[in-house]
Amino acid sequence: MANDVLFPEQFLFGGALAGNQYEGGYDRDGKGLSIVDVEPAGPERNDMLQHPKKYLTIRDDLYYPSHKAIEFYDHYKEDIKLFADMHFSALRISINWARIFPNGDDKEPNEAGLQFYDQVIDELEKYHIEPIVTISHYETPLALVERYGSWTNRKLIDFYLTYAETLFRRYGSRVKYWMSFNEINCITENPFIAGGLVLDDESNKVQAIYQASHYELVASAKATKLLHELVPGALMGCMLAFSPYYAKTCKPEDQMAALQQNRVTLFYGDVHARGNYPSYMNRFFKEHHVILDITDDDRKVLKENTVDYISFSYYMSHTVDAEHKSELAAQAYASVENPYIPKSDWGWPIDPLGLRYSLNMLYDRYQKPLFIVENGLGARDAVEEDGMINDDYRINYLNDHLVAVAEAIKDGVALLGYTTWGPIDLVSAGTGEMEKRYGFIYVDRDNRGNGTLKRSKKKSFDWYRGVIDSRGATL
Ligand code: P53
Repeated sequence: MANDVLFPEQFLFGGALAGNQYEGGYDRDGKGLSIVDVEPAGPERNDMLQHPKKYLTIRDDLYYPSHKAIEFYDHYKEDIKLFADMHFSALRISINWARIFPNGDDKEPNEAGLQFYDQVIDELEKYHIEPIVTISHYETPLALVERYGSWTNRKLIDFYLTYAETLFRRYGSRVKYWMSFNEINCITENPFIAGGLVLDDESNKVQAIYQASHYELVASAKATKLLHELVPGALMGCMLAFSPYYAKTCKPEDQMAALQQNRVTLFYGDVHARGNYPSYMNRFFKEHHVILDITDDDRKVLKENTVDYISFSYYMSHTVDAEHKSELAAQAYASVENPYIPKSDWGWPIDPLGLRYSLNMLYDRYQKPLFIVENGLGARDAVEEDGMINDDYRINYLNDHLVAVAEAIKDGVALLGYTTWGPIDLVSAGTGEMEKRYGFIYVDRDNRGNGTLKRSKKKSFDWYRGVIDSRGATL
């Protein structure tokens, strides 16, 4: 299909990052600790997912990759210039909540934290790169966990809104695209990482997860209302981790399992986009003895403040059969092998057509503009003797996914843009590794924090610039 222009002129092309995964400076200029600052690398990371209570303080014997990450805090000018060299028209960043409200419940924001993002946005504007801001990307202040039990407590809605209002007033004139919660559905799979929930074997997990989800959904709707009041023209999106489920066979039970498994994720889109709880959840709540604290005012706020667009991350598809359906897990845990699909070094199924499938599915369901705000391949890169990094596997992955995106646009899907995950190498959210790399830009730092931090361009750097310049004609 060479030489066809595939993406419209105003289509936003760029990359996506999360503060805690690249900034470093975890205690600089008044920043408080966030949940990710107590998430260690190495084997303890998995243990922490199961038993977060044991890991709520910083221990001398563990390594915490968020503390230094890739030190964007001191390198932001250099790094943004590299994004500009790739001709990005958009960069998705998150504001690191505990830089602005170190304890989450502070009366006043931390001015030094706000200034850091003033400077980042100054730099982006210099190169005409549109900032896209995630308000909460797995970065809940740790004090909110300790003092209030994080999102299991209704009080979190007000702390979140105070924080969101501070951001809208400070950056509203410069930021048009906002997202309330990164991958809000991931609280079902990773209650601590995504929501700061400290659950143990005794907890009624389903009750806690859906109560916390409800408070987040209300917080998201209230933030949408506030954004629209304070910043006319600004847009709020929800953000889903979207991995569609295929049925393993045409057996009706397997088809039903896939439909139900997709609803674990779609529930969050349904509330955000339609403004009410989907009826299928009534049965689920009843059968799991979930009784939610939902007020009439909550229902009104949800109804009146639906999102402007639907954004999502896409890395993979999953496959399920009736036997392996899982009521909570939205991700790999409920998956069975799909013999038609290869896997990445980290075992993530690689399925470009699944992205076209997802775009069509979400657009059919919501009829709102979509935004792909994460997609990419985490892989081990090798630096050759001449310094080159020949990441053809990454080029192939992104090329095939972008071709699928172009097909979805031809199908009639309204799409705002596409930002790849981790355009510069950064810490993995899932594993804490540095060596699970997504970047067009290599960063010399390893899993234990050693390395010169030198940035260098991989082969994919020029390739991506070519795609952006030609609006897809080089694919
Ligand atoms: P890492 C699981 C499945 C899909 C997306 O993930 C996920 C996760 C959580 O690990 O998270 C998103 O770094 C998330 C990013 C994250 C990225 O995917 O585990 O929004 O923060 O880095 C990639 O390879």
